[in-house]
Amino acid sequence: MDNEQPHQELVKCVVVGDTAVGKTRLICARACNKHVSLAQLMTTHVPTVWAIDQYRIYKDVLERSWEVVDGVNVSLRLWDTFGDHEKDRRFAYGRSDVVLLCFSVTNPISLRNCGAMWYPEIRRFCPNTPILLVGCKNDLRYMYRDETYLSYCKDRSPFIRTPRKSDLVMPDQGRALAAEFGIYYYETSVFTYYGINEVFENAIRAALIARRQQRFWMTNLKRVQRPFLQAPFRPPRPLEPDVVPVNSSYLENTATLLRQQYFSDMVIICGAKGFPVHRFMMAAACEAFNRLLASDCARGAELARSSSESSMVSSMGEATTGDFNEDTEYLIRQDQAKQMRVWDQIKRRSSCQILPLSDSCKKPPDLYREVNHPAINSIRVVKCDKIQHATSQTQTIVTMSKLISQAVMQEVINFIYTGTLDSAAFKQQEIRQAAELLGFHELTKLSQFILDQHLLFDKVFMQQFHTPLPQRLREMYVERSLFADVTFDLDDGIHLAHRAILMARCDPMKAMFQGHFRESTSRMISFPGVKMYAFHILLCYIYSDKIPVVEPTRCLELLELANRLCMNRLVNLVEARVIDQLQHQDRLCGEDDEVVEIVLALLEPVKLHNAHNLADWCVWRLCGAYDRVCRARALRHIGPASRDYLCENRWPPVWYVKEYDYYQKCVSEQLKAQKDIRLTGSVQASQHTGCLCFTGKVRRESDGRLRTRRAPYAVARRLRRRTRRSDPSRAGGETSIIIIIIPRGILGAGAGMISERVKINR
Ligand SMILES: Nc1nc2c(ncn2[C@@H]2O[C@H](COP(=O)(O)OP(=O)(O)OP(=O)(O)O)[C@@H](O)[C@H]2O)c(=O)[nH]1
Ligand SMILES: [Mg+2]
Repeated sequence: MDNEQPHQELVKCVVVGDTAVGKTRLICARACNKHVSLAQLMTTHVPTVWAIDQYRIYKDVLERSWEVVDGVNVSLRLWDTFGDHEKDRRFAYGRSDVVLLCFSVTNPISLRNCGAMWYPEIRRFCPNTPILLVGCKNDLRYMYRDETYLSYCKDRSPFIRTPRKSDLVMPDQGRALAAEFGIYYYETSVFTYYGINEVFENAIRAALIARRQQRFWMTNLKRVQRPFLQAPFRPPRPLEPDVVPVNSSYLENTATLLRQQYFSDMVIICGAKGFPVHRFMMAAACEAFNRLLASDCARGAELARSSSESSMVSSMGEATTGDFNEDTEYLIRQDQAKQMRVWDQIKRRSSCQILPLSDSCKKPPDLYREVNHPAINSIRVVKCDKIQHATSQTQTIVTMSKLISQAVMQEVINFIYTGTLDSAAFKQQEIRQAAELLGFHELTKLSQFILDQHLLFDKVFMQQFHTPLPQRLREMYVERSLFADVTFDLDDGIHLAHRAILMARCDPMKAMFQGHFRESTSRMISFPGVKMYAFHILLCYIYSDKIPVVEPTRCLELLELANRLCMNRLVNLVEARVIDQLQHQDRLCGEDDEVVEIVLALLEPVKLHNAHNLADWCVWRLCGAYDRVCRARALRHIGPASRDYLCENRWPPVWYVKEYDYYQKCVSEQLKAQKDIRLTGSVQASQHTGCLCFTGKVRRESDGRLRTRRAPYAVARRLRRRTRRSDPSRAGGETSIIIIIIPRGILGAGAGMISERVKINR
């Protein structure tokens, strides 16, 4: 007990309780004022065998023991003990000012021992010492199901036992025992640092109040308050589940498209070499190709193309039989813009039938045109008689001028399909020039950047320049259906698309178009069970790798389609979009009931459609609004297992809600009691006559009006008046002696003044 500072109250606080309840950690947390990480907490428990006087050894520990509580300078000396019941703790208990009786909230036996063994022991050695019952490790009330915590427990399996729900001691159980012994109750956690300072501060209060009761003359303890109520600890809300989409394979898919040349319909002739490519890709990338292919000549070729290719109607998932006659076929070929009307007519005759190539189809003449462009010489549309499987019968042949070399053309095509350039830096000048001539702005920027910055080739860096291209593909082909070569007949309309990109991006489509199925040559594919809304979003994903906003109420049809086509990334993107939308709605309307209704309706179906991230998010959202869930109409959509799960995992948990209500009740009772005391005090004060307080405080008179207490000199004046009135010289009566009783505590200038005046009057 050395190193005591002048004017400092030394408080000896002894910490007792079963072994491994967290006594040493609690003391260390206060003495070192440090948070403890989970990894540190999960180290093997080392039982305390003897206590070392840290205050003597370490100056900083001693300094940290100094504290000011309610205006009193205190040095708090913490005494750690061992949990062994048999050992003698007499020395620790000696001259203690306060005892912390600890138990662990994950060990009900430790709480039972508090009543059965520890309390009697404390009372035997320290009959009058205040005791605080402390529930340690209260973080485990929510951490016991935390993934990280559980994995730590698993790793240290035989040494650390994973706490179970049934092990948890709830706050009301702890408080009931504390109430039984008439002691204070607190909870702490060294992991969250909840209650650490609070418990020691209130232990000091309890010790100082006990000291004040014994040594009533100690005026410095006058302002010490009774230990405060502890606000309950609200467990943190579980983290909002995040959707991490499967990695994109967009550029890999387009690279495959170039490599495999699925349904390539264009050949670029450069010198002696021809590069098979796709019109829709080239037109989206380069302005020059776009203008050329959309020109009259090329559009004229469309007619030739449609009449020369086989026109068949097939279905995905449906058998197709029967023939169409020639007039129907003619209608299909002639006008793509009137597809709706055409299809209606076809349907009227026979739904989903095969339309074989008619013998009467005339082979169209080749179309040829010279082009007045520095990079392009000519364009020709030809019909190939012998074609490979999955290749377009009609080819558009574009001959480049001498300004574009073979190597450069190869680079341009590579960049369009793969988003990267292979070539060494010295070719950049030529590439930039070709890109400029072709109106390929992304490549112009990239090559200019490489030229300016002398950068080495970095794949990821180059791909950033490629990003506008997929978006353009979507704008040109999903919204406007240029150069489409296949039509999908959906439940509520038809949609055009390009076989090549469908094959590259979607494996079931690849199987359908590439294999020897009738769909590989059909122009019309029936796709039952799919609506335009879902198919449009599917195409957005296929062409641009992105999807637009998804209506949460319509996400199921989209998830179903994505699963049908084995597109995991699309499932993830839909999940992310739906969550975004619901979050947005929450922000707009402030977590309203409508979102709860939607989420409840989605919860079970999304699980069926493998949207597990979205299901997790729904659970998280519903657990955080459990009271609204109970009121929701859509509650009937979920099964009993999900209901139980939500109830079990609701946030904040039931025990916290109860604790909070209890705390609020105690606080309001305390406030009421304080108010009553103040009122009684003021009534008593107003009833007293004689000497008044020296303050100018307001008091309530019996008539209910507020009046300022009279200042001492006013009292003196009144007294003088009274004295005069009773003056025998004036009244001619007897001389009387006025005795003024001045209560202890108000001896001061005012009182002195009163006695002076009295003397004068006399
Ligand atoms: N999660 C969690 N674990 C804790 C907390 N406090 C202590 N622990 C863990 O509980 C175990 C026992 O802690 P100690 O402080 O050494 O226990 P003790 O009461 O001093 O034990 P004895 O010295 O044997 O009497 C250790 O592994 C700590 O990491 C807490 O607040 N939260
Ligand atoms: Mg210990």
